[in-house]
Amino acid sequence: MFLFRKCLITLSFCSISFALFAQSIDRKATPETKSLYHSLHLLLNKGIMLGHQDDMAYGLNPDSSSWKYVPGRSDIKSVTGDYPAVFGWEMGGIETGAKNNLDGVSFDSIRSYIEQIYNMEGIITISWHQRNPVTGGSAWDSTGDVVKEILHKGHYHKIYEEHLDKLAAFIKTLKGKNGESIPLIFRPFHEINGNWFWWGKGKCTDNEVKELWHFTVHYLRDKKHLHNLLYAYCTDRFWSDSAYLERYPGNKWVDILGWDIYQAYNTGTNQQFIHGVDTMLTMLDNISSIRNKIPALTEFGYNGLPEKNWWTDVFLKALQGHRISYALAWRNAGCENGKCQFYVPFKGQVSAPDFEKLYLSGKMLFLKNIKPYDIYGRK
Ligand code: BMA
Repeated sequence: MFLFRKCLITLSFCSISFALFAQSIDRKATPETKSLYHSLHLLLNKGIMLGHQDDMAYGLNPDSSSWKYVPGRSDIKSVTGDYPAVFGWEMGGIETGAKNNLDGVSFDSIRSYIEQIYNMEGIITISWHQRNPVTGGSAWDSTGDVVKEILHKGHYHKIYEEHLDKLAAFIKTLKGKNGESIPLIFRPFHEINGNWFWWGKGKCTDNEVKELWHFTVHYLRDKKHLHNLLYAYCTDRFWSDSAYLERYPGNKWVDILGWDIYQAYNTGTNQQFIHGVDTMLTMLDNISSIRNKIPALTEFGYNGLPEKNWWTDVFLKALQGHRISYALAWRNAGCENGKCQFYVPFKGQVSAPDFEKLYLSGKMLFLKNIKPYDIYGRK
């Protein structure tokens, strides 16, 4: 009652109190994971953290050729002098026992980057473009009624379990200096309402994908005893609360509520992008705060960043006035045959000065900004 009255009086007291009482879905979460969870809640009041996929592994040179595996290098750092606050890594390929992930980054290097990031107080999130367990094809191959087959406890269910075993075995190797498991934000079955992955819409029913989610969390948490994971639910664009929640597995199964959006297709112009992000964030603010979950923009980007003031004129405008935990830019894959894929500027890129302006504005949080918060409670 006291808390309720206080909540009416001051919003920030309320969110801080909620943060202190909030618990992740894993009651046996390790102390560092609990601490990360509380830090994410508390940091919501400090600003939006900038994230980047594969930040330390590769990027682009000023002439648009690529660099790879250069210790200490990062495109974000080359422009701002600082690392992002959140680092994304991709697990696709772990399920086959491959040495490298589907984007050619070795799991050994991913392990050492993750350890380095944890030691620097950065935040780590993993995605998984898991191969189709029925056909062995890519995550984009949806032939074979995959989710139904997995749920049927037959041959393909076993294969799916083997995939999870391999993922779990890798996660178990991620350790801090005292042997503790490194906390990760795990974002399985991402873009769950899109129709391009085998777990997507039109490839299985809402109930099937929810059941698959429940099974997956149960297996990793309760059978493989992984207690260092926070779970992020993630859709593609959505235009109503009910569309966002259509495939939502439930409050007991999710810690972070996110979505992915690119400046492309029906959010292709600056105005459409600003309007889309603003509209979806308004809905997400509401959906997550009534559930006391952490909202996030789990992937975003404007491929090739052709506009010089995009960061401050479009991106910041779109986020303005909203509370989200982090926004993760997708990977700087590079250029091949004149076609490029990159989502943050590198030295010499046309939007680099504007990105530096964003950095200097203090309107987003980078690694140096979050370091003082003792994210994992180790001090
Ligand atoms: C996609 C693209 C692909 C990549 C995949 C997994 O969005 O970046 O090039 O293979 O993500 O990281």
